[in-house]
Amino acid sequence: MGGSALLTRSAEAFARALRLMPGGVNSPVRAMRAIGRDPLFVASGAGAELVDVDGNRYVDWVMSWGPLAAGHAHPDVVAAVAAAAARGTSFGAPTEAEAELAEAVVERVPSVEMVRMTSSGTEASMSAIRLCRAATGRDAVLKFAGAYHGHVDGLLAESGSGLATQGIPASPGVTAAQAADTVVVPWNDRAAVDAALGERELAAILCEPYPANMGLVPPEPGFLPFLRERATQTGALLVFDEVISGFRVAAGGAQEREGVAPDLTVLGKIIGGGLPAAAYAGRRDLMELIAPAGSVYQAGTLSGNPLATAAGLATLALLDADAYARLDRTTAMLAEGLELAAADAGVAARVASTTGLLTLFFTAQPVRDYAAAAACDLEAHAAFCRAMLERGVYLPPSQFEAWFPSLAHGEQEVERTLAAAREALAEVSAR
Ligand code: HOZ
Repeated sequence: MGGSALLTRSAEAFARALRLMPGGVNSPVRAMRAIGRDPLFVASGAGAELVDVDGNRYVDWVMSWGPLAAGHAHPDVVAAVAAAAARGTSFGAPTEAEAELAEAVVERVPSVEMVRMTSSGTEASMSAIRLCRAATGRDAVLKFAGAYHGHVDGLLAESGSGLATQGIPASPGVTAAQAADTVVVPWNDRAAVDAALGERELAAILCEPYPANMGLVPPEPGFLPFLRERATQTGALLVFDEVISGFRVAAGGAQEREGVAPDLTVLGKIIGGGLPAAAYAGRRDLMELIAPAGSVYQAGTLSGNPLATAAGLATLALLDADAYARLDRTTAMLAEGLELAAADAGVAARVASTTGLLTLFFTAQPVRDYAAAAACDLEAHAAFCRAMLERGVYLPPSQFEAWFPSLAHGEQEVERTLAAAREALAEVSAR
């Protein structure tokens, strides 16, 4: 797509959507307000490419925000979903495929002994926190500024993702009691964690082990083991939200890479292969507190849905050791190329990356927490995203998100992206 691409149908679709849906979208991160644009309306996707309703084609680095590890419309995933749909779309009764998916999770994720499936990451993190409170008899939960755990009332404070993008520090509609049970501290800040633990008994220490909702801000060496140690010492449960990092940064997620075992893990995105599925999972003694094994109640008509289960299983089957090596190579190529392109253009930038995740921060400073992410040059980021879109590259339209390389991205897509980035960064530099 060049700078002159037509967006007539997208504009019409957006005008109609604005009349019918708040902000014209069904999830705020899809709007492009932070980069001063209207959203594109999508017609289709294939592999690493997205096609909008005007027929413009883009290299897609959003990939539905993470579930599409195999790319758009991977034939194996499509076939598995079609076959499942032909057998029936929902039963509200158990299927063998649910146990198969649970087994696939237990085999891959080191700390997990049992799994409960839900339809969204929000539901899964909400339920994991309920379980922590029930197991410990405590109310307060510690979370980190800039982390996002879905739109759970009590977890919306100082959140990343769409809230950071829109500058919403605390959502209206959250009761004072819900907010009071959430303690927020800066990521990578051991003294702040210790201070919080000194003030209150916590039910849970909740973190994204590889935070990717304030852009990607990895843990500093030793920080995750420190959280594990403090949770154990104080009787809090350690919960890793691996909705984004799960099955992406490694088969066993961040906990496998970092060698730290949480008590509970929240999963989403890849587990559903592009259909609505998520899960919370962990130690058997904790999971058996959940109804009907125990009395901690949580339920869902579409939990373990056959189509989502089929898509998740088909996607996980594609993620073998070779796939992770490819994902790692693609991400590294992209990260190195972007660093070089920014340096050549004289644009102050830092690239954070790990297997399958990347963020280009517009700053000269290291980004170790939310304050540093928020201090980035957001105007430069917006200009960069706009210039990339004009050159046929679809990026997360917010500094507070990560790019999602997939198995469908290869050298060709990286080269297309870097060629566009060199021009876009020159434009950013000339502003
Ligand atoms: N969690 C994703 C963004 N960080 C996307 C989900 C949403 O639509 O908010």
